[in-house]
Amino acid sequence: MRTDTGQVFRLEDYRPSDYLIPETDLTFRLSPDATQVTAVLTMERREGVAADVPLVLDGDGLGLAALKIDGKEAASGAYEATPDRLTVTGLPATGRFKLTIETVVAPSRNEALMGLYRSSGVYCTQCEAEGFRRITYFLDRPDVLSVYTVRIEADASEAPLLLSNGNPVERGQLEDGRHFAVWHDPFPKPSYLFALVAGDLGKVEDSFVTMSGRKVDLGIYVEHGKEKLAGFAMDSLKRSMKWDEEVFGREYDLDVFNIVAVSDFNMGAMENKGLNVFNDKYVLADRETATDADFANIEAIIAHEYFHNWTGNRITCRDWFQLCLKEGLTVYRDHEFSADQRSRAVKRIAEVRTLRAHQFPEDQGPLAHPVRPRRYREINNFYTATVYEKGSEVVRMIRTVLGAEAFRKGMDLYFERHDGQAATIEDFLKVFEDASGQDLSQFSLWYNQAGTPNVSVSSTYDAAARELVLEIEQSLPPTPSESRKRLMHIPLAFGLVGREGKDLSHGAVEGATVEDGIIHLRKRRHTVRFSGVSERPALSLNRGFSAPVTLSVEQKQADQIFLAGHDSDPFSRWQAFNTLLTDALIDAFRSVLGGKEPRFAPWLGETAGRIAADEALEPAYRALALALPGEADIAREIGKGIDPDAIFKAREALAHTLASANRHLFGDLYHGLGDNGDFSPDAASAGRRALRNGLLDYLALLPGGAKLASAHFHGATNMTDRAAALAVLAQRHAGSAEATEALAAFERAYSHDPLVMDKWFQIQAAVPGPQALETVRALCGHPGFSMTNPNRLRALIGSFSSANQTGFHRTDGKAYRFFTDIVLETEKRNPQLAARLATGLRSWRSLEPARQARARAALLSMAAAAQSADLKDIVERTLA
Ligand code: B3K
Ligand code: ZN
Repeated sequence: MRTDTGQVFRLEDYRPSDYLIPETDLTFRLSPDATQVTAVLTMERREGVAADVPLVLDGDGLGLAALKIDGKEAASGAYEATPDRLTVTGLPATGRFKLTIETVVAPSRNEALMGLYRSSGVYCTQCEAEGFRRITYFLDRPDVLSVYTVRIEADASEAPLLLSNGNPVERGQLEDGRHFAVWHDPFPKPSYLFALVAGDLGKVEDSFVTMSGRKVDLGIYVEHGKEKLAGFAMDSLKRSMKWDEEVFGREYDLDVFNIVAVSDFNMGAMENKGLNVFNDKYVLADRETATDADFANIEAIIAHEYFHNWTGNRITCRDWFQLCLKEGLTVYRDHEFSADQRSRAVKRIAEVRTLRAHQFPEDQGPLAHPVRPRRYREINNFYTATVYEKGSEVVRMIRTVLGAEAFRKGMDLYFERHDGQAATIEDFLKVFEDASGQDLSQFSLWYNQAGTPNVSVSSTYDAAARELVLEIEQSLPPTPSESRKRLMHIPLAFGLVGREGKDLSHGAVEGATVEDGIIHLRKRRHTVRFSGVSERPALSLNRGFSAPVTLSVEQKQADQIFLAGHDSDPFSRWQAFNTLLTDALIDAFRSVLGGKEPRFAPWLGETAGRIAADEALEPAYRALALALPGEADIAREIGKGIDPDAIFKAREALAHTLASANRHLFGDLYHGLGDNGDFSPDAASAGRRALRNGLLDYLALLPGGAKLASAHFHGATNMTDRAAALAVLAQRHAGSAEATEALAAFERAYSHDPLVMDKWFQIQAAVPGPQALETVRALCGHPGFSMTNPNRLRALIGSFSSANQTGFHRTDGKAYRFFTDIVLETEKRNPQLAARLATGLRSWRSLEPARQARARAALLSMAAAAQSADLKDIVERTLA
């Protein structure tokens, strides 16, 4: 494990490297315990750098076996090698030179899953962010671009398949049953995009003809026998390639594109040039094993990694502070892709829910950082919802501010101007300024300032003058190390909804720039006067979630209810009902705290019923509207003094109220949506399943609910319905005969399939209540569980800490202590994963005092025991 040095990296300290590596030739002689790596680096000194400036290469846990300069053994005084650095002096004074570096690494003992490691007998690599330095000494930074040629030698029976980046050049036999392959990637790339895979895998083949008529061979490699599960991923890949040509004019550039699925992977997938490596969870799917959510994730992640070929690989990042340059932009691109492939409205609601669930707590807690951070201790801890999801929202806002046409012009300019470069956010903003003539300097605060802005709005309407006045104010709460904030440019999309449900027109506007349905906020306060407004409108604000802000609008409840039924913007219509539900839940929470039974106004049930039965709305949309805000969502809206048990009671009470009020309607709809046995993963079919399963969740609360869910479970003809029913049984009818029997049946049916068993772990980890700790502890001993596989740990421990508010935050703090032990145990093998798990405690300060004290004690003990930069960084920032 790389122990913490406490070193902090700062954006303002960036300077270019003294040396360049135009060419990199690598030879791997693979063996599990001692792989020999020979790197021949063609190097040169950057212009203007003095000849006596030493070359300092990065390493991480390396040992140097040999070093040559221009083919000659380096004199012992000419270099110094430590595990994390190779310093070479006395290099040729002018011109290019070749450095030959030999290292030996042990993939079989690499449990951190960074660098070269083995997953189920397959050699694979993960180099982003700083894994390449675990393979050989290198200038392991994204602004050093090199053309790679890679030769792989391995035992032919153990590893018949030998893959690397770029195009295949040569292959052949060697002595002793070994063979080799050579790959060449003509596109200069940073080391983090290097990849190698070698093993015995099955292949799914296809091809794609690009817009200029070039044929690209596509391959997806999976465990033998799983080929039939890769069809959806292949189809998603081809659709992504086509879409990027049509929407962004981007064509693929190599002769081959390969994807490999591995079962031990720290994250979702990795965009290595021409050789994407995937967590198998995001490749393998069929109706029997994957839910609709899995299908949607596969489609999105296949697209995301493919889109990186242009946004990330052809144009990469100058330094890791610019991570959002590739990640935020690529998330934006994959969101747009999914919106085009599926339902735009449903997709947008799902995106906003994800942003609020993951990014808002980050922005509002101790780990808050700008979309482009200015400092880090461990870069792997900055692959965050802020960099990714808020980063995507910022790109979306650029499009909103510029309009579709200027945005596309700016993107074209970006590709033209920066192809082959390592760029910055300044470069990115500049192309949009140049394409549109607009000044984006105030807008750039979205990249540089942390925290979620609040926008508050009140209104008055003067019927005689036909004038509507909006008082709008932005405020920016302080975040760690940024106490004073500057005012932002917030594009607020709006509509003035009239009695007929149509948007009212208006005349001249004073007090803010208002264009194409957007109010541009740039000052702290705006008094915006709309003339020529024919009646008092209901205010529909932040339509389509045009800006990632929290919004409070002083508005009559009747107007909110009206918007929930009539807003022509589907996102805002969903939002209107969701806000009503949230407000009702917060009131109910306060009642529970005050020892009273929560009560709900009858119109809530009526509105829910109307939405459920509205045939004009897509089923997927109705399912989203009917889904109550989660316990964590409610906690976030309440903000502090959180008692998860009281939130749980409030939410249960509302669920019962809505179910009882609509028992017949929900029952009829549920039966009307009955499964006819056909299956297609398309969005419309998935939407009908989502609605049916959402209704089941309500109906399960009524008498006979367990029986109904049990029938649903046993009658299911796909994993979506089966897993949904299992969750309803396990979580709503915990301990019932039906639940126990269904859990056992599921385990019997899928014990051979780890990815499906993850759902079984996940569902049980989320069963509410204090007994969950014992369940989770016991499941840690289940033969299907493994402390070394990231998917298993995330399914059981990650779900327990993030999806089980009452169980994880039990009052005695025992779950926190258990969690601390697991995190520290994980840290020994895989510090990156441990750090990621530890973020499960980031919202500890919002808890009520007793739980807060126990969470703090757990964090303090984690801080005292942590060894790695990864975990120390997270825990210390969480406590600060
Ligand atoms: N770029 C990778 C993430 C790498 C994470 C390193 N800790 C996957 C992606 O965002 O596409
Ligand atoms: Zn990415």
